[in-house]
Amino acid sequence: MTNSAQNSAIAGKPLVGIIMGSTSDWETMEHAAKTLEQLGVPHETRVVSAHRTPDLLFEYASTAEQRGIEVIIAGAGGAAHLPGMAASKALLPVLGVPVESKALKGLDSLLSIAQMPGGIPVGTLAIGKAGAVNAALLAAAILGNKYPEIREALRKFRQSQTAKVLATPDPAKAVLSAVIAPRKNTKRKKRA
Ligand code: RP5
Repeated sequence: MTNSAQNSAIAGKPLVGIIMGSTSDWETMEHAAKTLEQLGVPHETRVVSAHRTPDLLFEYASTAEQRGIEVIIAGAGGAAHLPGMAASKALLPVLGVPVESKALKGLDSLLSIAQMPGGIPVGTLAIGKAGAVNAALLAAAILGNKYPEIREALRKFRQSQTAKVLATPDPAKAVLSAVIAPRKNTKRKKRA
């Protein structure tokens, strides 16, 4: 968490609940957690499976709002019903991250999450890491309407992202420096 968030009124109180169907989803969902961390947005992370722990899912989703959670990010793979089920039990905005599945590369997860019948919405992001990062950024944008420090953190994130792109306008030089850079660390070791 950033210093400004640690000192602010939002410190310590999780505003975003990141849930995922399995510990195997963490490789993807940690990017949502890291992005929220970078923005100073307090969050919690839990494995909550729609089909392996349905009672826990119902309890988590139906009590999230009263515990102070304002946005739920739900990641799942395969027949990914977790985000839709969470949305059905919570009035909070639910952002779904399709985790890349082995059999169908996450296309199954994407369609399961995106194709919600009208009535219970799930905001669906891209498959995999990009979706996890963007779910966190979208959660921050939603929270930014209420919390000025989160809006400001998001503004700074965007500015720094833009500055990084503008700092390396020539991709050939960027590739060259990436190739040359490791050589700096391969100095011959002195004999003992
Ligand atoms: C879903 O099944 C999870 O979201 C995960 O993406 C997928 C596979 O889970 P594991 O078999 O790796 O636990 O419930």
